[in-house]
Amino acid sequence: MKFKSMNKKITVLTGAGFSRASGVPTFRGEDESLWSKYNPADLATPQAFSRNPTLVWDWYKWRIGIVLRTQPNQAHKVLATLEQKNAAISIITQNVDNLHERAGSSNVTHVHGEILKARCTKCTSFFTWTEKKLEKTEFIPQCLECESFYRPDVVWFGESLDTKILGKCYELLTHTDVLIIAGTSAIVFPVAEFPFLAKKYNPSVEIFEFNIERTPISSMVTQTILGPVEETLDNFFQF
Ligand code: BV8
Ligand code: ZN
Repeated sequence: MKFKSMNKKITVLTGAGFSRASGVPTFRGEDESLWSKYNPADLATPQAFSRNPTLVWDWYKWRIGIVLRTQPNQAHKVLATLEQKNAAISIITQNVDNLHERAGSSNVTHVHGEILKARCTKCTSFFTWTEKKLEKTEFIPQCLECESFYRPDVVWFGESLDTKILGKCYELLTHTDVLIIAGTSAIVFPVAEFPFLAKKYNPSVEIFEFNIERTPISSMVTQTILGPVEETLDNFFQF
């Protein structure tokens, strides 16, 4: 039975599995890259950056290169088409890539920041990465205003999420008719609490999970659709 999306408020929460088909490595899945010997959680922390900024920037520049050279996949395109047909769709993403935007989605909230942006560790200066900038930046990018290091404009483990962004997420989660949770292992807090929050304040919400395996939230959702989201999401909606 195809899901009729018309006249429904839809909120979609995406994780790294949503971008997997685009070739962006997930955090906890299989990964044959040179970084597989590192645990991302050991690199995505303020302590790692102060201990070894070169190693952290090498990891991020490797990931930035992948994001710049990849394309949105069918799952991103389904959400963009849905927005063209049903404006009441909002995306909350844990992903730091810009693939939702590049597929054409316009209502995207990045809860963990954006990897293509870098901000100065001391002043308000920031920039957006391009292929050219990546080629030219041999070492750690340094601020022209105050000569301090730039850092990736993402939320690291142990760092709090932006309170305004969290407020927007809570507003969406407590007023949505449908919550789609796709491509996330549902273990990173506070986002892992989002489905429980939605259900607590909005008991009639329908929650659909899209993943290749069951997760800690599978027991609390309306239905888990197993399979690659770049295939299953297309079949789910009736356009
Ligand atoms: C916070 C940005 C308050 C960086 C990321 C001890 C000390 C300090 C904090 C903690 C602590 N213990 C716990 C915490 C809280 C911590 C946390 O939750 N840790 C976890 C590991 C237990 N959280 C935090 O620190 C957060 N801040 O709590 O602030 C605070 C402050 C100080 C002290 C205490 C608390 C900040 C969390 C944000 C971290 N930053 N990213 C970057 O990306 O470089 S998180 C990182 O994980 C990514 O954003 C990623 O998106 C996110 C979640 O992972 P997923 O998206 O779910 O990806 P994952 O690889 O895990 O799973 C992929 C899924 O897709 C799998 O299920 C797979 O089956 C599926 N899949 C694969 N292919 C497909 C597919 N599904 C469908 N189709 C496919 N084709
Ligand atoms: Zn500066």
